[in-house]
Amino acid sequence: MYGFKLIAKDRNTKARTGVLSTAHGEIETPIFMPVGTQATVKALTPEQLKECKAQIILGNTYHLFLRPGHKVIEHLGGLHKFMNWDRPILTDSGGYQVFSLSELRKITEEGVEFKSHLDGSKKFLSPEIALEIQNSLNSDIVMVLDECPPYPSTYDYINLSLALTTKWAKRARDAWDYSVEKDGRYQFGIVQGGMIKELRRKATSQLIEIGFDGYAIGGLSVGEPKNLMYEVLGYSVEWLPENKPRYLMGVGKPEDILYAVEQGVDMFDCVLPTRNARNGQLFTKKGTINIKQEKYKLDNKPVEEGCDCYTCRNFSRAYLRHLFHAREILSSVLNTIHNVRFFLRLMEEIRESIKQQKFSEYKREFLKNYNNSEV
Ligand code: PRF
Ligand code: ZN
Repeated sequence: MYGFKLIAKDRNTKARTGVLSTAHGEIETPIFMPVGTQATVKALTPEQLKECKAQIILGNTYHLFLRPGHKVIEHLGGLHKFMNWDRPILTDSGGYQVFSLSELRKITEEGVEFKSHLDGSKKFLSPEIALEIQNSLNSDIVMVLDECPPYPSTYDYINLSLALTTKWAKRARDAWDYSVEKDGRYQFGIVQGGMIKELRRKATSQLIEIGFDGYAIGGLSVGEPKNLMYEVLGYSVEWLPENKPRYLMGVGKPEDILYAVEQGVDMFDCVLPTRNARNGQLFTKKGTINIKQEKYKLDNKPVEEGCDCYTCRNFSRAYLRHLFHAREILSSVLNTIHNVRFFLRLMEEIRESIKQQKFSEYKREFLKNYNNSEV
């Protein structure tokens, strides 16, 4: 039985927990998706990802389109087979990456022309091409092509941009093969509209009118102040249908995830745990630490007492500090294992607290420890 099923709703907040069944297995929500931009979650083998209990990862249309090319991946049996990951994959549409990574973008009604950040060659993405690429990859959750306006933008710019994003969403949905839904593959729409309530409202109702399998909130965490992001997020989630999964794109920090779950968000992705691991920043319940610091030189404790990850079960902070300073490859591997497991443990605890009707207490307790101590 494919589809999204709510399992429990928290009585005191808008938090919920559920299960999304996809062609490559079930995902328990709220969920965090480690980022695997280039057909790899940096520094981890699929086996290590599974040991961290990852249920789903995120891939990027933009990068795989440019290299090695989606046709190459299709020829080799799709993205799952190519990278030897047999669990669900969500792929972003390329819209956001075109706007953040490539040069000389030219947006027209038809799509977006841009220069590859790799070799400067001219490329073109349209809603239909972005879908075709994600179909070649055989991704379980396909995102529509959108434009994410930079922050800050004027009302007029956001209004025009949104009109295009909405037309693109309609075209993407028209090109969608509905017969794949019963096989557990889904297409999600993306709400844009900048920080303008009226435009977010319009974007949401137009996407619902088109009708998607799930809805993402895009255009947040793009440099706006935190209180503004929280405000926009609050009303954006409220307007979405209750029986479909909700995905907050590119977020975020543990405190942002907790806030968003409280507002009713089900899915998250962010490079934070993986990227920061490679810079020596490690997450713990008592806040983040930087493993390169002198004070860990003789510290025989694990990164985090009570963490069940491979790194914490086997290595000391002193050893991780040494690997970091020696620029050893294993430093990235062990740090990434811990951080990914930290985020996935956070999500496990969130889901459990919702089932027990204790989400508010869990959030309060987590934030108290996370914000208030020196490790
Ligand atoms: N659109 C898409 N991908 C995204 C975003 C968006 O707005 C964001 C914004 N935080 C991250 N990733 N397609
Ligand atoms: Zn650990």
